[in-house]
Amino acid sequence: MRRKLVVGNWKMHGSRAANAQLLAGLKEAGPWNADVAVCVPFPYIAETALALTGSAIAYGAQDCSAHEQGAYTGEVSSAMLSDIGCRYVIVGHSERRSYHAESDQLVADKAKAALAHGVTPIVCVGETRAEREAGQTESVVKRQLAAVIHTLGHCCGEMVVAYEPVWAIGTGLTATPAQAQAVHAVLRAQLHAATDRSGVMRILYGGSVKADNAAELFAQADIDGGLIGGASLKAGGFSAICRAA
Ligand code: G2H
Repeated sequence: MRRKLVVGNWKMHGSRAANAQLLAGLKEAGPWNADVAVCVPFPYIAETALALTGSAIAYGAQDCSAHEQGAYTGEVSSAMLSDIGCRYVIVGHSERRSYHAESDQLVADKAKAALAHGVTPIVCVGETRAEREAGQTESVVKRQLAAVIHTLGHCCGEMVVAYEPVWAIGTGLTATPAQAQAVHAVLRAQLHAATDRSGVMRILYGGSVKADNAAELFAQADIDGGLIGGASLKAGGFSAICRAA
């Protein structure tokens, strides 16, 4: 049995005052029967760590460098994330793949750097609307995941995978539970061929998850929780999603 995992992806939202209120609300609303984490903007990680002291809610970042250290202005290493207690880092979110031209291989290298420092990468894969309409959903997500599996080798069983159909991100459109489950099953099968940990690995669904659609999505056989964007910015809504897990 896989324990569900619900991760809030705050994206580029927040302020010290708003974060304090949100985190206090989450601490009060928990605990839940699921693992819960928030991935926050870099400047707020340290304060998030303090705010979550004594709580079971984990925290992490939304990106990391593929490099170990050095002259990489503006980059943040996974060693630094580990140093401040991050448990997770999101890599390969479609917003990074599209706005920052991140390749499958760069995403894989970031995942490898994270694991090297004990930070669990949440590796995002997903097809665009055009790719879905062209019947390429399966080939796209398999290509994205294959790069990570190849680069991580036997360590690939340590990552979390997130299926986020690009057409469902922040659009209010959600994949139906059946559509999401079909892709999750494809990803599980691909992991099965690569690692004997495929049965315990968590595959999250992301893309306009809300309190009123979470339970049905999380009830699918291969959906092990969610990566939540917009709905993670309010303690009540995020907590309701955590309760549904
Ligand atoms: C997908 C998701 C979180 P939202 O990007 O990663 O965001 O729930 O706002 O669609």
